[in-house]
Amino acid sequence: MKIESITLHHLRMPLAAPFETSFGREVERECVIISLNADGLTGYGECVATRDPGYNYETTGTALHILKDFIAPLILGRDVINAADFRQRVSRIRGHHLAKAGVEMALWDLLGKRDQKSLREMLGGTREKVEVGVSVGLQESPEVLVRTVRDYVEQGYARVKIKIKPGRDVGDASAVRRAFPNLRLQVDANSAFTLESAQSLKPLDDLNLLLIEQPLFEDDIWDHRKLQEQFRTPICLDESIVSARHARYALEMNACRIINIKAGRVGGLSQALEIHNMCRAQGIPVWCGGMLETGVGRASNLALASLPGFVLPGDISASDRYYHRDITNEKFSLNADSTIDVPRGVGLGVTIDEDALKTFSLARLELKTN
Ligand code: OSB
Ligand code: MG
Repeated sequence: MKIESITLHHLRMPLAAPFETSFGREVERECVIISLNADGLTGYGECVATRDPGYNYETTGTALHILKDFIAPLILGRDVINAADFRQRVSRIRGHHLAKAGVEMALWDLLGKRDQKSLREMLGGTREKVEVGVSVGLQESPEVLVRTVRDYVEQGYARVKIKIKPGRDVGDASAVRRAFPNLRLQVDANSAFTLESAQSLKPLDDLNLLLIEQPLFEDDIWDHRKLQEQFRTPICLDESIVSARHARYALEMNACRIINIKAGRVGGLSQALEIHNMCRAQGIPVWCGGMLETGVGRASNLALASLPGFVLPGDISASDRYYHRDITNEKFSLNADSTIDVPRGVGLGVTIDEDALKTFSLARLELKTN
């Protein structure tokens, strides 16, 4: 489709509750919503870069720069055929996966609208609803954590992930396990430990956790292999898997037994699909991670998680867990069986609440062919 214009919306949205991880505390979330225009249609995508370079090196600032100065010139006025074509076009831009993935998502939305197909159909998703869980940030104390988890369990979440960091690890996880002996529970350290300090995590092995997510350095695979050897609980990599190649390295090295797939982190849905296919062929479970997305990114995550290899519940919660007011007209809610329905409409299957988009907009940049 010939891309006639690209609009970048830099947004800041208040979170329904503060979200604290080992790399910081967020009260508001920034992101970049990208819209592409072609043939009278508009496709939307979400770039999940954050205000600060805490999760990885990208920020909304670097994403806006890469989008405007490098990605836009490669596609504006060009006939972009599909995601593979887009990937080829931006292949000489090193890194900046979150920026690239935001545009790729908008392209999928556009192609789906043209072909009258949902993203789920285009990706080959097999489920109409997907099992989900909730990711709970660090709380003031283990007592407050247990109370927060109880609240989500009562809302119907059957799988809970808690964030950990040095000093807030075994104690927090044990408190939750004591209060909920049968809960599907997992922990995420967001790279806060070293191979040495991770020795203190040994007691986690007796808490019947589904997995331990990204304990070590974001650019590490080798030390994760050493750590996995010491744990019965599967290690799951998030930050370290930035491409299908890295997924292969990790599996060949036995650095993990589970992979968290985030389309943003790996440069787009097409790479996410590749990783899914590789893991499925090897019997490695995958699940869909989240980045506190708006309804746009959430729709994409749900479509991705409908693929058959996504056998563990995703970090995809209901809209109200993230925002009191979202930018899509469609709201996602939790079903009684801890699932969320995959959108059925064409493309992402969501429409934009233009009023909300304006309300949360810090800046808007429209790029056109001249
Ligand atoms: O590591 O999975 C993570 C949010 C922002 C950055 C990194 C992570 C997360 C989450 C939230 O855990 C998952 C969600 O969107 O519900
Ligand atoms: Mg994670």
